[in-house]
Amino acid sequence: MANTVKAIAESINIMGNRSGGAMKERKPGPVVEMAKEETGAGASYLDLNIGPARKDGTELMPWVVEAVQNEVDTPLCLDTTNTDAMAAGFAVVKNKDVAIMNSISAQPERMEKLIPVAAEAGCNVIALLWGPDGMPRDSNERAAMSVDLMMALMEAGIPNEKMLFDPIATPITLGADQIASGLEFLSMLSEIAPGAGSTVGLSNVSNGVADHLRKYLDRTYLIMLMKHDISTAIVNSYDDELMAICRGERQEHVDMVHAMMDGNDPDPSTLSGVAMEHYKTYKALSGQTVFSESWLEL
Ligand code: THG
Repeated sequence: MANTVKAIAESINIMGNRSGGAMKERKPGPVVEMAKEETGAGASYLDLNIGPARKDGTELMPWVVEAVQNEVDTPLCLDTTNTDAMAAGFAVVKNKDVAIMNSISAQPERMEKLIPVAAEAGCNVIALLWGPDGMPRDSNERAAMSVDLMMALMEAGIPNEKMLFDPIATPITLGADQIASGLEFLSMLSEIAPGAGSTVGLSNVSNGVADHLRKYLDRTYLIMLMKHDISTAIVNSYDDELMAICRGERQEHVDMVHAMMDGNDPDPSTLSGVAMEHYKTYKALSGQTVFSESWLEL
């Protein structure tokens, strides 16, 4: 059981209110400010997400990397689907061996282009379980895809210890089955790729849910992932309670949710406050109650 999770802070991203505009206008101020805030909140890595960046990615990614690494020493996680932008970003990263490439998926053209860049950089790599036909349907397809990715990375000389497998977190609004299948894959990972780490984009789980409710889903979901030793997660570092869970400071809640995952429910009449929030949210995330935005009130 993992007691701590390394946080990859998600908020410097092209879709974000503060960071998006600043990136487009090449204003380093807000980006650097957020990098300092995320670092202060305890992030182990800073995700720099420029999205697909079709037009100017090869210029934007190096700009963001330099803006941030000139001011903070926190290791970087370069996040883009533009392979040229990824390569251009890594060309200027100072501490390449501790950085993360986010991500290499199981799509042949992405593997061909990015694996050599990762091997050369000596960086960590998020192996995203997304193939030519999209998302794997179940844990067996996830396992098969992870073997393909592991073999290709290994052939390039990248060791398991540099790999972070991402089974892809899907919104609870799409149902609990995909969430269960991602968890099941994580439970198999140490046999598939001994020594490898793992990650998910945690906030995906609450995508499309009313803003004030998202944090409850994210927190309980992180605890569920910790049962299967998730090593890192891409998270909203502005949620202090979530960061406390990452640091291993909420063991009583972790123990309760993990017991529930083993079929040992507490008597809900004995619960209150945060424990009750986790209890109800686990019921929704595990599909034992149908998800709706009133799940906390039931
Ligand atoms: N796996 C991997 N990388 C990923 C993801 C993943 N990178 C992108 C994404 N998924 C994880 N990052 C985010 C970043 C922001 C949000 C969700 C996931 C988010 N932001 C708020 C919103 O859109 O409403 C707030 C935006 C703002 O700052 O204003 O939800 O799955 N490997």
